[in-house]
Amino acid sequence: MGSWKLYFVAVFGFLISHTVVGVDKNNFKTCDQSSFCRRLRKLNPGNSPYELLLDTVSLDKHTLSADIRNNNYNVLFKLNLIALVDGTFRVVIDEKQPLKPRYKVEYVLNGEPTVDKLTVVEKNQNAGTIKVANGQGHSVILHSKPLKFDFFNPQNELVLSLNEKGLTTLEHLRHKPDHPKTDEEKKEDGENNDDNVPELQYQEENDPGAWEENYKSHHDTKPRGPEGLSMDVTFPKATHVYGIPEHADSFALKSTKGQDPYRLYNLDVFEYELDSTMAIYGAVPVAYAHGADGNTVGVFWLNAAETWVDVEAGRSGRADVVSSLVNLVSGSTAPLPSVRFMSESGVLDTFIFMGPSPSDCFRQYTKLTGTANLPQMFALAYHQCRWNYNDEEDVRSVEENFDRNDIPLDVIWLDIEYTDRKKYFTWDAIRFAHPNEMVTNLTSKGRKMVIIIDPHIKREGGYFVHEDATNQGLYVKNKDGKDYEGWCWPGSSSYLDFFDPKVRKYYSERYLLDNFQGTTNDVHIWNDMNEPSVFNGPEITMPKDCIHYGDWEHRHVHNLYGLLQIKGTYEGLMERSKNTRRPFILTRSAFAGTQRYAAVWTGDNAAEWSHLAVTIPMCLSFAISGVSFCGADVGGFFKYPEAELMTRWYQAGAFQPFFRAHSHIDTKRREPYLYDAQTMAHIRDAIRRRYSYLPLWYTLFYEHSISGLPVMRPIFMHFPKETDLFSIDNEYLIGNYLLVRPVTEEGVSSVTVHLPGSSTGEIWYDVDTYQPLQPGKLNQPVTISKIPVYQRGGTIISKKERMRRSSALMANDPYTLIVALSANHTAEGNLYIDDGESFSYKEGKYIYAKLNYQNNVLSYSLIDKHASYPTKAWLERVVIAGMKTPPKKAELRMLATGTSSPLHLTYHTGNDVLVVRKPEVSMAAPWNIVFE
Ligand code: NBV
Repeated sequence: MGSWKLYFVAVFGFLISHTVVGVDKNNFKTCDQSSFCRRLRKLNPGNSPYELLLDTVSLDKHTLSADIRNNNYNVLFKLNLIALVDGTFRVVIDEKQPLKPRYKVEYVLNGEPTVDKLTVVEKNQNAGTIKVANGQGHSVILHSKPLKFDFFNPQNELVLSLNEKGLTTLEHLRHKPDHPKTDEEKKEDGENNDDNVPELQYQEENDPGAWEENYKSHHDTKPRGPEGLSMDVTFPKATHVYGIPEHADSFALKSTKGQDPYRLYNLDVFEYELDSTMAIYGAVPVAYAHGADGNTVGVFWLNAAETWVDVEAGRSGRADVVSSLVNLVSGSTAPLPSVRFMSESGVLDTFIFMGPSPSDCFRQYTKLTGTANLPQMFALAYHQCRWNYNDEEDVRSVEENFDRNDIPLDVIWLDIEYTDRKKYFTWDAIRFAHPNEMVTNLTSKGRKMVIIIDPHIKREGGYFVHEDATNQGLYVKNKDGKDYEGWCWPGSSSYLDFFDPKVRKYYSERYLLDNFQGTTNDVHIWNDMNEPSVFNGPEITMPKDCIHYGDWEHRHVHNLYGLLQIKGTYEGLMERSKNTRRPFILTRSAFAGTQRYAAVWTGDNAAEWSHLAVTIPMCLSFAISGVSFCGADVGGFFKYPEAELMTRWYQAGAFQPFFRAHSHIDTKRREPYLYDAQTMAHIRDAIRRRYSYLPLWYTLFYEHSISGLPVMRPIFMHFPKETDLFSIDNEYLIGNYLLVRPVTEEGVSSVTVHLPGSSTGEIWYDVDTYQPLQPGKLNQPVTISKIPVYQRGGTIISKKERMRRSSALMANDPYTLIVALSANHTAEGNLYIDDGESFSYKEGKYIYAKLNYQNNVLSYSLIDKHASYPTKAWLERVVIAGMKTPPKKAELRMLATGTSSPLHLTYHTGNDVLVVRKPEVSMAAPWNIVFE
């Protein structure tokens, strides 16, 4: 077939498969269709053949080493148990003498983890155990036969076990059975040439897909044969399990018994199905288990190959006293919550997080894999995208329409059609003939542009990237060592091998302003299709027997591909601005560590109520897995959102970290101003509300960058004992400040809200009325202009309430402080201020301040005293909610000069709100407001 015919068949086939309603499950494997998953899942609990050989145990300062033997096959493995700081252990198991090295994941950890001391507490030869402890009060008992690791908290309670169920498997590398060993191979294996004993018939080889595998028309040559691994992790004190994004499913993971395990394999899944364990674009192999005692533990399975995760979630789903009693009376023997990771290849490398609180666990994970760098302010504002804005005139008119209708807008995005026929790093010469002018026009109003760069490269003679990649050997190779060729948007395409440092350098240099004419430092990057998506590949991705730098098969590194692309992009954007501007990148595929380089969105969703609802658990799962900067296509990518859905989606999106509207090329245009006047007004309100809270988002992202704590948070993070809210999917917290309950139901006039904190005497204030509410379940009336958002009593939020065209134009605008008093009349909150775009904050040019209300004094003081920033912003208003007895007067006191001035107060009796008007004090230096 000629190449154009092939192109037509592939792209047409892809489009056909993309016009069916919903996901075409036939394009994606079930566990049973994946040889290693089928094999590993067959194993029954109990009878683990693995034995830790106690007499091989040795211990240096922080690592216990020992041999482990698979007694069925008499194969040896090497164990390293390493104690790390911050309540973390690492367990690494590799073959002692592998035929070839097994793949050990690189690029994910944010530097070498810091070790802690490890000491032997007790070695009990008779019981076959050895107990070790770290310097933080945690201990581990290693059981020799069968192999088992029990992890204890400082109270000596068992909180996590490895291989409790005996479902650990480590398939050692071996020679293909029907291929007699060559003399060289025998020598390598230390065998005598004459001693031609047939190899053991290993159980795994009975699987028909062990040595080569077929899926649809695709053949996987599997040159290394079976090399799967798995381990079960049991959580004896937990009831709920969370994490392992990305799945379009509930936040609390479901038991996978009787259905496919959750799959982690970055894939381009069209119109993904909801309530599903199917793999989609991202894969972050970290899980957390939480229980009624308020404690959390976690496990991070560092493996980049295709992985499936079986989950056993909870005994009764409720681990309160009542359910324990029910279990006792009914004699329930329901299994303990657990997860079991099953991967196709690699070294077994896993981290255990001892918590004990949810926040501790989330921090322990980001300590290993890093946090998001502080984004530029614009990145937290509103983004307008579409596949595609057709030309420069279209871009101009979108921007003008936002201005005409007083809707704030920070960024306009260009999808693939801006390029010269999908050749990335080029512009369409007719429709985007003056990119510099277009960008300057945007930036003159403080706006930015984001453009897309996909990883597939059009194989066209004369296209410089293709020529360079061919001549310099920059492409991923196929199994025969030739440049791999697949089909994607541009037609015949090859894929840059980002695993090669030389390729990343070449690629990152493409972003330099001299190399990518038409861009400026205000043009940021969207890396899409980086699972990678290959229209004619198995499961719409790259064949597993393709070869990457270092001779690794694609099978070993698949889930890392996108991470390495965004790493290259990040390095390019840094170099482009000579390290002066914080890069903004959006990526579709994700893995552990992605947060260090990019924000993530949830891909091709649809304009449906259920898709709006699932944005919450999807972004929450990412948030606890290190990726705080998450959002979903507002309005839904496919189909057209009618007015009500669109309004609700904007209202929800305005309270999610990444706020971008996007739509498919074939859908009706739906920029906010195209809706009826009333709908547009509601959308405008939602966007304006986002801008008013930008100081809070910015402060939380700053704090995330130093603490690793998520920005969007599950309720259980701050209310770890409220068992009723462990499975809640439609509410979440923003920092410790706001509780948001988006309306994701059609046509409702009220929604149910659960306000947590009954045992701690919490108060919640409706942000629209300042009405205080008690914890508990309530029926909150809503109109089309209202979604329930509550400020937590005891917090102070800094807002900016003057509306501008873009966030940059708000830089010097004054602040309004919302002080929501707790039951004992106190409140506090933090505020971070800097120039919003550069790295000078790293040189101390910023303000990180504490606002505190206590004993009738509101104080503004610097947390980081060595830092300063000459902000022109000042304090315009203070609103104090929950002020039962109004003060008679108030006075502003400048701490540096000792001067003071009286302030004007207004008190609203209806809702106990006190307003202090125009203190007009600068936010650059500390002050107090004293009430009497
Ligand atoms: O580049 C076109 C689209 C993009 O708009 C979307 O956001 C991505 O998720 N892209 C996928 C490619 C094809 C979609 C059918």
